[in-house]
Amino acid sequence: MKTTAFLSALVALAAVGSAAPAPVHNVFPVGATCSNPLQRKEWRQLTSSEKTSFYNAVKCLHNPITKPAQLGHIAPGVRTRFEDFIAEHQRQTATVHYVAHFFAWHRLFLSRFEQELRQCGYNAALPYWDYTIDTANLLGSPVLADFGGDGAFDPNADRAFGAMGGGCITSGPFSQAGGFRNISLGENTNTGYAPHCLTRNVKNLVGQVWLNPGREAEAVAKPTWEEFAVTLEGGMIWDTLGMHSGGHFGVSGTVGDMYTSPADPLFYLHHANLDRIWAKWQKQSPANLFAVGGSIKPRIQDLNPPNVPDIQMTSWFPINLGVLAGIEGYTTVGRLLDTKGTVPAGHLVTGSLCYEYV
Ligand SMILES: [Cu+2]
Repeated sequence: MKTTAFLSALVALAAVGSAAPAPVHNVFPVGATCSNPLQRKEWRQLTSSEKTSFYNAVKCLHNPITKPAQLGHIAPGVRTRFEDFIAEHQRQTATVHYVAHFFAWHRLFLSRFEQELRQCGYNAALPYWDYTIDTANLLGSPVLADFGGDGAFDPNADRAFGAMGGGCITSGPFSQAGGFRNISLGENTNTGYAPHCLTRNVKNLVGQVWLNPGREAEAVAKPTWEEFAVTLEGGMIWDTLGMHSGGHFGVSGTVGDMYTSPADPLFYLHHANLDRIWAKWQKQSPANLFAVGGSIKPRIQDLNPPNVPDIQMTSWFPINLGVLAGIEGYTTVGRLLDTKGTVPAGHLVTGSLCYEYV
């Protein structure tokens, strides 16, 4: 019943929205087709002017004058639009991780962020970080270097897995010296005002074990959607980290905070890479493209999620970004399966995405 009501709402919205001009970007109106998908490239494939434009767009989003926060009623600590995204991720952390809809939710989240970047003068697509190229020495990654490298040495930070940083990043576009404002929103579950810098504590050993090309190949070779999804997302303990948790833990610091990891712009490049690997798995067959299933109840209870029923995710399962992204933040798993906008049979509306990985 709930799904039906949700669908009628979508259809009603579609009728209302049909007179609006067709937006380009990565999103297109119900009934349209995706004819010119944004090309998401590896960071190293961007031109230097595209890189500069990316930095400037992130800074534009993280500016209380040009892009003031809109989610202050939900998270009193936010001051900028960039922080709205952190707050929405923080708000939903307990119910969108270690669940079947983990990949769909983050796909939508990234797509909205990509659109916001493009409203701040960035004309390319969201880039990704293919760290399998850098796995021998994550600390030496040119992508990491462009984003400011490791954090400064902090004598109190943990030294596990080869970590040598832990403090604020001190160079690059997202350091204070580079003109990046402090993050106003608190860390972890703190939704209040608690300004802090971006920190990193890169753990080379995690990169070597969990971010190597074999890990990607292993995930892509999984025959079923659920095996693929659990392998790539991974868990919270060393033996099951997977590439998702391995990326967060391998860089650590701000991006290692389960709740507020989107505070580090590297979050978006890491998740775009995971999204690319999902799309690669999906491309192997039409069945893979529209594969769904797995429980919506978190398989790890460490985040104290509310009591979610143990039911299977279908393509009708609703995905939302709360008040972060308006109508386009309310969709279904089925509309997020194909990055180029086709939907499973039976869906009455088209997909909501228009991009591809190159
Ligand atoms: Cu997340």
